[in-house]
Amino acid sequence: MSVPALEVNELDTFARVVIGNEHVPSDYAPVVNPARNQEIVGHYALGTADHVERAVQTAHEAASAWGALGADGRAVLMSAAVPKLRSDVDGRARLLTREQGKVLWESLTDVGGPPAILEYFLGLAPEFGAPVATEDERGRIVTMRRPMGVTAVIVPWNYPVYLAFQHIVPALLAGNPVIVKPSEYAPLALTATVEILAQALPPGVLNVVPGSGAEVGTALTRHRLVRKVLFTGSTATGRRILHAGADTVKSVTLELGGNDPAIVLEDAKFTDDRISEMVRAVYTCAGQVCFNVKRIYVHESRIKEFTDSFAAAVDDIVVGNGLDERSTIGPLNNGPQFERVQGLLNEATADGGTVRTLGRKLSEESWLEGYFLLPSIVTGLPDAHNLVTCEQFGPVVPIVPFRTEEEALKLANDSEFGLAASVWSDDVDHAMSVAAQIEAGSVFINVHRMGASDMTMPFGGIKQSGLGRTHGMIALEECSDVQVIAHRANTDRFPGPARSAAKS
Ligand code: TXE
Repeated sequence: MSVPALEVNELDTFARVVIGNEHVPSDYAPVVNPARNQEIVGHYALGTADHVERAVQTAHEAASAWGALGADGRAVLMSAAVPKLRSDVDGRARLLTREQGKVLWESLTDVGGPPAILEYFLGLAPEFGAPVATEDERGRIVTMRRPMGVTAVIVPWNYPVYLAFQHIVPALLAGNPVIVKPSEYAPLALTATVEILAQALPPGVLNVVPGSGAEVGTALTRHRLVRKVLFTGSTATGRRILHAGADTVKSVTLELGGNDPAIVLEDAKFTDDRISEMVRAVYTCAGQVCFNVKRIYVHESRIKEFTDSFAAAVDDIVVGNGLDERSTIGPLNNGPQFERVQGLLNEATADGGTVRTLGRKLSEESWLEGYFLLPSIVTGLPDAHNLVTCEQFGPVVPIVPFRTEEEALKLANDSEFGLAASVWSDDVDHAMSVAAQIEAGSVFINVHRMGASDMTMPFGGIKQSGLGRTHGMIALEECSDVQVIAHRANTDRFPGPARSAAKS
C-alpha cells in the first residue's frame, strides 16, 4: 500500500512546553504512528513538576489583567485567532491522523472544531456574566460572575483538539488563564493548534505542558493555585483527579467514560440509512469515542433481522491507514488500548459468545505494522458479561435481545455509566418517552454520534460518566464563580443577639 508523501515540517512536529508564549527547554519522548509502528511522527516534551510550577505562576500572574478585560474585551482578542485557526487545517489534520490513527475526514472534523467553538462562545460573550442588580428599600444587591483562577485542561487522545477546545474556550472567555496538558498519545496537532490561539493572547494566558499524567497531571491537579480542572478521559483517572483536588477543594468538571446503550424498539424499520447510522454510531474512530454506541439491545422478535442487516453493513468497513482515503476506519490509537480490546474479544469467545469478525483489511502487508483490528459483533453473551458492561473503546459491539421495553430500560440503566444513549424507532413520540426513562446525560433518537450533539446542547454524563456540563452557556458558568455584593439599608430584623437592655 502506498502512503501519500507527507509534508509536515519537522520543526512543527514537536509538542513543546509553552509558558508565557515562549518555548521552554525539556526532554522529549517520541510519538509513534499507530498505523506504522516503525514511524516516529514527532516528539512531545516530558514536562516536569518544575514546568508545572512555572506555568502555574506565570498563568496566575496573568490572571488579574485577563479577568479585568471583561468578557467582551477577551472576546475581541480571542476572535483574532479565528482566521488563523482556519488556515492549514489540512496540514494539522494530516498530522493528527499520523499520531492518532483515525481517518482523515475525522481529523479534519477534529482540527476544524476550534474556530467553530470559538465563534459559538464568542457569540455568548455579550450575555455572559453581566451583573444583575436590584435596589429597593432593603438596599442594593448585585449578583455577578467572576473568574475562578488558573484552570487546567487535561485532554485524552481520541478527539484531542476538539475536546480540548470545548474546555479551553469557555475557560478563557470566563476570564481564567489556562494550562493545557495534552495526552502522551496525541499531543502534536493539539499543541500546534493551542499555540495559534496562545499567540493571539497576552503571554501567560494560555500555556501548554505536555508530559505524563503521573507527573504533569498530578502536579496540576494538586497545585494550590489551580482552582479549576476540566478533564476528559477515563473514569479511573477522573476519580484520581477528584482525590488530588480534594485537599484544595478544586472545582472539577469531568467528562468520563461511557457504555452507551442503543435500544432498538420492536417497530423500528431497518432501512439502509438507519443501519448505516447505527454502523457510524458504533465504529466511528474505530469505536474510540466517549459516546459511541457500546451495546445494542434489540427486541427479540427482530434480532435476527437486525443482526443480519447490521452485519452486512459492517462488512463494508475497510480498515487501514487513515491517510488512505479508501480506509473507513483506522487502527486503535495505542498498544494498551489494542491489547485491552483483543483481551475482551478473547474473553467473549472463551465465555461462549459468538464473535463475527467482519470488514476487510486495506493492506495485508502493512496489517501487522499497526494496531489494526477488524470490526466485529458479538452475540450470545450474558447481560452481565464484561464486554456488555464495560467501556470497550474499540471496533466491537455486543448485540443483546430484550423482550419488553421495561426489560430494555432495566438493562440500559443497570450500569455505572450514564453518558449518552439512543432509542431507535419509527414512532418518535414513543421513542422520546422511552428516552426520558434512560439514565444518561444525552439521549438521541435514531442517531448516536458526534454532530447529534452540538454546541448549544449541554453535554456531559450522569453517574460515573462525569460531573458538570460542556457546551452552551452552562460551560461558561461552570468556569466562573457566583459573587453577590450586598448593601443592606436596614438591619433591624436580621437575626443575632439583641443589644443588652442593661447597658442602655
Ligand atoms: O485515559 P486517561 P487512557 C477511556 C477508554 C480508555 C481508557 C484509558 O475507556 O480505554 O479511558 O485511556 C491524563 N492526573 N477513555 O489511559 O488515563 C493522561 O495523561 C491527571 C475515554 O489514555 O484517562 C491524559 O492526558 N491527569 C475518554 C488524560 O489524563 C492524568 C477518552 C486521559 O488519560 C492522570 C480516552 C492523573 N493521575 C479514554 N493520569 C473519553 N471519555 O472520551 C492520566 N492523566
